[in-house]
Amino acid sequence: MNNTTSTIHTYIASHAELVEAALRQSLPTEWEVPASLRESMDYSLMAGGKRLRPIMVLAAAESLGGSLESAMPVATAIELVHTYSLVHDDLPAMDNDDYRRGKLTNHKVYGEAMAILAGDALLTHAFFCVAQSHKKFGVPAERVLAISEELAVFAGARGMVGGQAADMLGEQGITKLEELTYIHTHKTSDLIVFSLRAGGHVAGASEAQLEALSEFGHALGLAFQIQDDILDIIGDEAKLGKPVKSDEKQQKVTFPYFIGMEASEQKVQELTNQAKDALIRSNIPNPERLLQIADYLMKRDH
Ligand code: GRG
Repeated sequence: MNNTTSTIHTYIASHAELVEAALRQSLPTEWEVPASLRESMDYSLMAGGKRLRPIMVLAAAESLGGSLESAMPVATAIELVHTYSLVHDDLPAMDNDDYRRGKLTNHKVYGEAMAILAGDALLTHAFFCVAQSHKKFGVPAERVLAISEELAVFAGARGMVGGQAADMLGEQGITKLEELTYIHTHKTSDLIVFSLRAGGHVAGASEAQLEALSEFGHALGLAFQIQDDILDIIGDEAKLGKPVKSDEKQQKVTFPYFIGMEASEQKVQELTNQAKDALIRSNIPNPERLLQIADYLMKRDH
């Protein structure tokens, strides 16, 4: 099966494997950093995530004729940032979770102080990896500069961290769908938008192509988060063996909480179509894999 005829499942599985290998090699070596810090970073980085954001970097680069090899350091970088955000999100001061991806959370194994440091180190190491795409693979310096700047914006106060802060501040009183949409846009969509734009930058995308990738990522990110909330409720219902009552659902303010399950499912479909339209209308030469990823995400069950 070649790259264009393989199914999207095969494409995702094979790209996820390449990402796993790159991530395994990306951390500083044992003799460069304290052993327990490295272990703590490695524990969460290699804990079995779906690797969707790095796959989006690679697919965006490929859609514009870029090589996997030159996009891989940036793909690695976004997974490092995503992992840091999960490690910090699980801390007692934030979500206080004991398990993630079926394993004990980082602070449960290494302690809170080390989990904070591992998160800090994963985030800073991401910028090192971005720089490597120039040093090792010759991605032009001005493209790498744009990627670094955008990573700081989309992951920082104007992006994911801002979304997390808004979520935390609004915990008691999110009363409008617009407020929830703001939180989802920054907490979830921004890293997805970054991934697509960064893959585009690696491959030398034009402004119009970057704009189309942003539009695709924004709608897809929102669809992804609503789907996540729907899957959460379906998971809870499976555990309980009965539908979750509306007053039980109200503990977590989500799209299903505001508009119900059916309308939420419709919204996921609408946003996915909107995302795909942005790419179909664009002059991106090979958008097929990105379009297939959009459909794949809408149908996912975890
Ligand atoms: C602590 C600065 C800071 C930010 C935290 C990522 C995050 C922001 C919070 C985690 C909770 C959450 C529901 C975030 C929305 C994004 C999301 C759906 C994350 C899960 O992403 P997946 O499904 O995870 O790609 P895997 O495990 O596959 O990597």
